[in-house]
Amino acid sequence: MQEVLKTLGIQEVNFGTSTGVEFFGNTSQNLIESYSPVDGKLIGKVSTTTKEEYEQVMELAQEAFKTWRLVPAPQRGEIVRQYGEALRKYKDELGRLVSYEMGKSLQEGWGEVQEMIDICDFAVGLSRQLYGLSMHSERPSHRMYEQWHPMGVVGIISAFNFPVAVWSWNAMIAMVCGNVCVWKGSEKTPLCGVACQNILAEVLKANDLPEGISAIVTGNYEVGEWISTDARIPLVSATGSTRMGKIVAQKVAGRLGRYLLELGGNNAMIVTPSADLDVTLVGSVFGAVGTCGQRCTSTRRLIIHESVYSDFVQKLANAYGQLRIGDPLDQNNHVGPLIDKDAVAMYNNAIAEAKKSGGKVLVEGGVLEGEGYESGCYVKPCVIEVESQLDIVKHETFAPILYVMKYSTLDEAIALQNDVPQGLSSAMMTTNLRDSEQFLSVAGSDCGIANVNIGTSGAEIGGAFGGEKETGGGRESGSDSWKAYMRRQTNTINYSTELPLAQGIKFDF
Ligand code: UN1
Repeated sequence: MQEVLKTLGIQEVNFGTSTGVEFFGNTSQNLIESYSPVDGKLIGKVSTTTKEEYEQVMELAQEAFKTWRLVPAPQRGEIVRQYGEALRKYKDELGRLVSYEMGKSLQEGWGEVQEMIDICDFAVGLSRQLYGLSMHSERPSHRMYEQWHPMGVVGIISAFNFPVAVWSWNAMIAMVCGNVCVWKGSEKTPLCGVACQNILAEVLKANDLPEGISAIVTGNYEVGEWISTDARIPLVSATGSTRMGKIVAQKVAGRLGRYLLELGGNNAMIVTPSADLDVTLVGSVFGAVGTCGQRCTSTRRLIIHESVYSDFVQKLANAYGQLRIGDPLDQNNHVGPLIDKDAVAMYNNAIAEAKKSGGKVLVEGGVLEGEGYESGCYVKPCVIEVESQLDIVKHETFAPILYVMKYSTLDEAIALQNDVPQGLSSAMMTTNLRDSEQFLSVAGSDCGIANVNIGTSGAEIGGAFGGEKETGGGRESGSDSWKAYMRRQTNTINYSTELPLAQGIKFDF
């Protein structure tokens, strides 16, 4: 890991405030220590951003915006293209750092960097396609059209579970749109942020671009609060818990700023009688235990038709029995650790709560101890059968706990699927056209993502990513999500020698 850290420019102590070209500020006495959940060892320290440094960052960001907005969008795309190239160069090391600092499998660490590369490619193309519509004016010799302008400084708040990709979905799109970014990553994965920034700094420097096009600030919720209440930040994009999102939304709304939220999920897979059970098995097990159940798209509930219930639950238990839990950097393992001991406590509490409310454990969970598990963060993925959706089932626990339940009619299955406060991702496994069409219809899934014969997690970057209800309603990444990062301006130009008023109003004098 030492070599990896060196290549990514990570020091023993890293200054946590950077504006893209230089790290600056060292007045903070507070250091965030980053411990790996993999082996419990200290990886490095990052200084937290003081209020004074935050002010400096904001000043530089505002200055940088004045230059960056004038760079033609396709040229901004060229910078993002170069960042994508740099990520290709550092993919191995950055993926390893993600895996070591966050605890996800190496395959998923690399996958996350691949998502970054993909979003760069997407953003490059987008930089030539920031299209506005043109309209026919109701007045003669008038032209009417709309254009999209950048907004200014975009605040990005991201979570530990996707410590690099989620930032890039926001930052790369925001940047081709002409915005500058201030990023507060999770204090649980601060070194991933430093590494992304180091790579970006190389690209910005090589292109002689001003400081502050993209900056990182570090710290706890207080730094998030500075961003949320800062009227100089027209858009705050926040990814994380519903609890956090509600606080951010209220603060940003209090100043009538814009927010884009991507919050908790409680994602279900409906297994219909016609489902291909082999496909279903892979989709559901990866969905539930991948990333140790710490994706917002993780599969938390299986709603299984009674005709295939016992057969499928048996297959599931067998598959769980074969899971290898351990060092995520060892590619023989399927499941790595939870992020920290607080997450382990929440996992334990949820299992205890489910048992107390009548849940029947089908695959026993538990915290692992002994050699290789010294960090105390390794847990066994567990499966709990429930007869109805208990309170705990409606709550998102960021851990590998899968609740399974039976259904008899499709209407009942869809109602169960929708009967949670969250609305991010959903899936139906079926080979029956009627079932899948009903699931995707207006009376079907109420989620932002609805898949057929694909699990709930692992969305491609090309689609708009996000969900409804307590998931927050925002959309990031692909499709036309870019519109959230720009302000629309309607322009009407009169090239006649008269001044006809709209709606036929006469005003003569
Ligand atoms: C998240 O967990 O916040 O769809 C994002 C997926 C990933 C992104 C998850 N592409 O699982």
